[in-house]
Amino acid sequence: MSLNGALIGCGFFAVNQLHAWQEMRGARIVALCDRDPGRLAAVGRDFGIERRYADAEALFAGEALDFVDIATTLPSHRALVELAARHRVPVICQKPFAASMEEGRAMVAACEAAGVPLMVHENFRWQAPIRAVRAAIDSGRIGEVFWGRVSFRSAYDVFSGQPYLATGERFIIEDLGIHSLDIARFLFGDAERMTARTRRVNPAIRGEDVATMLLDHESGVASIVDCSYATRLAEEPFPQTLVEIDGSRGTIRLGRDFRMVVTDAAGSETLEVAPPLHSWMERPWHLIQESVVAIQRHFVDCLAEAREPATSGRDNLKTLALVEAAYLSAATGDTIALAGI
Ligand code: NAD
Ligand code: 89Y
Repeated sequence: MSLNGALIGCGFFAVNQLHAWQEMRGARIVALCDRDPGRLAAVGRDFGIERRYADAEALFAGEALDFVDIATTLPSHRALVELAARHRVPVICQKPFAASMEEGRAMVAACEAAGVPLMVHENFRWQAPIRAVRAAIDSGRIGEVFWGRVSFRSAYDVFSGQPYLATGERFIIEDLGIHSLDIARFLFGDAERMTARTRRVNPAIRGEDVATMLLDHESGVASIVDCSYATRLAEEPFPQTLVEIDGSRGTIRLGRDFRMVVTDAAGSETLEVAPPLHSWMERPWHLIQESVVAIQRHFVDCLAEAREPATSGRDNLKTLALVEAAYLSAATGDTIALAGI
């Protein structure tokens, strides 16, 4: 039996989600919604989806849905998640999930009160190289991890595809750093304290485009999470996240071009941890596109098995808290205790 879903928000990123749904066993998208008629018609035509709505209320009224996939930008997330909860429809919501902790907590509470599963589309931890790093930690080969770095540095022009990123008061931490912080949680566990510094280098945008963050994790690991869209390099690495991890018996280095080196007393091993390239994927986005398939697969499996997704709304509140703490630390110069966020 196949689950029938709807997708709301037919914009820049949603096409990746639609391609991933097309190759998903056990689920399909039967209806689309976008308040922009041009986008709705174009995406409906491209993906052969005839049932189309300009308004989300009308979508829920007109369809019997097993799930809804919200691919709109942040300002609409709360209203749409709460609408799904009222209709008791399981929901996936794109990152950044909420604009504040208060908003995020209200969204999680609405879904929990309605008994509705909620997953945040926080996909970077589902990237093939990041999964490989986590597997290398879990193998125990490098011993006890005591230090880490999650790094994303680029000068890729993200503003041409996503012009709204240039206009917000917040930019890189809320848009991209949120993924890096989630990866840090995935690899090193939850954090207790955050210290952050930010800069805006690009004069043509409103928010910060450089952030350097220091995290104290409950596990005792100290990690650095750094991200920049103002870093011009000899070879543009977008959208690769590079990872360095030191453990009591060895190290892991996830370098450029999906090369992971694991070193222990026996020597170094280099592994190719590239994502597979499906027919609809395009370099360099295939790294992200493949993680979309993985996270949507995870959602369908969790629904089938009545399991909480790894990046449930409740889990994602901890990633959101890191985002809020980073902005607070950058504004005040203080180290922020996560318990107070
Ligand atoms: P976009 O502006 O290109 O598309 C959003 C679409 O949603 C638009 O077509 C708009 O008309 C529609 N929309 C907005 N509010 C609506 C509402 N209330 N009802 C119906 N339609 C509505 O945005 P985008 O670049 O595709 O980004 C969408 C989301 O995806 C953002 O939250 C962004 O951060 C996220 N994103 C995630 C990744 C990732 O790897 N996870 C990558 C890129 C973007
Ligand atoms: O919006 C961002 C995301 O989630 O991944 C990369 C991106 O598209 C630009 O920073």
